Amino acid sequence: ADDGYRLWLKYDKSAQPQKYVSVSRKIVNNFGPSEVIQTAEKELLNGLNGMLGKDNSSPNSKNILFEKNPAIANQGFKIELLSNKISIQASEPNGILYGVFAFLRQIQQEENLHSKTSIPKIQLRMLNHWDNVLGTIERGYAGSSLWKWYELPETIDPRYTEYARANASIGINAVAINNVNASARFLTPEYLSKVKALADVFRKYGIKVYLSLNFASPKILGKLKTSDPLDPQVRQWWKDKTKEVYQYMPDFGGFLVKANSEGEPGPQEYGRTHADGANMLAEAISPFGGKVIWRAFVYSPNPNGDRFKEAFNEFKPLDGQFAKNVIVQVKNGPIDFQPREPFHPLFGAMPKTPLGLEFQITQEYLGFSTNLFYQSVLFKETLDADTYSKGKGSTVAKEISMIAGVANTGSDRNWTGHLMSQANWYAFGRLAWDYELSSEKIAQEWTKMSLTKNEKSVQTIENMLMKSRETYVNFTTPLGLHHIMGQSIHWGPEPWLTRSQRPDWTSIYYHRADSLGLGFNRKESGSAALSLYHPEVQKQWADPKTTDLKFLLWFHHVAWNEKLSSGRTLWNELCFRYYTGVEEVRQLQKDWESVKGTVDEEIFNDVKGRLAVQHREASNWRDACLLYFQTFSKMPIPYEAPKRS
Ligand code: GCW
Repeated sequence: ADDGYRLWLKYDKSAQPQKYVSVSRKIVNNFGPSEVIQTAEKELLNGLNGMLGKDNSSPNSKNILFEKNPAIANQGFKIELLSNKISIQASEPNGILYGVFAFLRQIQQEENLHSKTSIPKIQLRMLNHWDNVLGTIERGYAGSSLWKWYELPETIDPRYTEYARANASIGINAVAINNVNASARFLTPEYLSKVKALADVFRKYGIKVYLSLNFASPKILGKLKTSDPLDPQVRQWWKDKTKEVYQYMPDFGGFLVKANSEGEPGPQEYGRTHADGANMLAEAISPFGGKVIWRAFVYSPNPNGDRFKEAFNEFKPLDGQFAKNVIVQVKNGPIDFQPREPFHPLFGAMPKTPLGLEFQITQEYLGFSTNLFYQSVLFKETLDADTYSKGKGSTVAKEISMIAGVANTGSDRNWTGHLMSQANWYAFGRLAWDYELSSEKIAQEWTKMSLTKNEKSVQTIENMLMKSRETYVNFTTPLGLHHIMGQSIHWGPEPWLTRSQRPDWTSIYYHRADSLGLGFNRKESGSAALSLYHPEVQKQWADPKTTDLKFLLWFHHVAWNEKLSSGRTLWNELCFRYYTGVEEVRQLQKDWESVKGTVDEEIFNDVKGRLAVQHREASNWRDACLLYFQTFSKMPIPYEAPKRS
């Protein structure tokens, strides 16, 4: 039985070894000595021995050479099949390692071996862990943290290596290992020595470690009276601390900072700007070549404002003021990792500042670990969105210089809770490397390597994955609804939430249901958030008659009996979508039933169980939302709920 532990790195015996008789087990390293190259050798041998057997007696087999090729930019690679050798080339050690995994993928998927050159489009590809000092994970649904702080640094769990391999196999080259709601303790010698132990493992896989920091550390740890970024003592404290960090980890990546956001400390407490705060850290870290990643996830509790606009209003005026080694990390959408959001208006709007794009792989608003939600489709929607900043074709993907995903990993044997959520980790890495890959292609790769090579089942599972995002949107937040989930239970509905610690955490703030209709007017006559976008983008969403129904209620308050482009009234369309969503979950269950016998039985049963949970949850969403919205629309629901079994 398979417990999912091996992820997509299963190197079981190939069913078609004859296809690969030309591949020898002899590896010649002409690249030069490096720790990462040693890893590449080890991984290649391990994969080949597993899939093709240790013995290689074929007289025609070709040695595999690691070679230096300065023409292959960045961490890219070239695999060349020549008459006398198989050559894996790169200009950097990481490139060789990525080339090895790409080569192994060809055999894993039973493809004919082929030459291939691939250069990553985004250079910094990162996971953000929201892992805490005590071993819990904020918004983690797959057990507790992988990092066993109480055992470190003396005990090194072999799982750290397994984790690093998985990341390297999809091109991830950086990890921020602790929560952005950061404990200052991570900067103490006690914790730095533990973090160093992790960095020593990850380095072998070409992965750099970053730390999230608490902006008030000078006060908390340094016992200074202030953490004001313009105070000379504070600046010196950070310089000294940064130097200390680099003594532990000479290749330390940098700091990730959440400041003046959701109660976290920051420069604004002292009347300073985000740029003041970021630049102070940038100055401290620049002698070591490190980076400061400053998050733009900020908003204030203003019941009459629109949270949609706040990050834009705070950051756009700072464009041009950040030091060179600062990256501003922006969430994919303006609110908070909802099942669907329009792209964040900051993309394309800060031409003088390197921007990072942050996705949330862990499924905080996407059904935790009981719902199937293939995020590649969501990732692509954002990456492909056109900002028009430099004319047509200025996609979000082209506007960014780094990409981060909030990790969905944890101590569960299968890493991600829902087995199918492994596909989201995988897809994140693959798209970070090459955002032009299609979601279908990534789904196929993942399925073949992780679940089954049975052609019909691969097709079925690919279809399930591809449909799963829209299904989730349908039964939770169709037509552009957003942020109507439970206050603490983010996987369930609570559209009636009127009171919260903060007005902009309630549901009514977002859906604006009343006797006339539903949706948030963000045109000039409303919050005017739409005006933050390029005029070409505004055009797409300005008129409710022509706005894609996916985004309708993000921008418009629409009358209940308004006829939509689908031919149905808003109310009927809403009912239709909620009902369709639940039906689609039924269909996912049926589809999964059809792959029985072609995937591992333990995995089959586990996913089957989770799909059943999802069906129950989907029915709850539908009933809760429709019965609630009906108190405003006062219209009948034109469907009959199927009897619950
Ligand atoms: O989505 C919200 C989460 C918080 C998180 C915050 C953030 C780490 O509910 O748990 O805090 O976003 O991204 O900072």
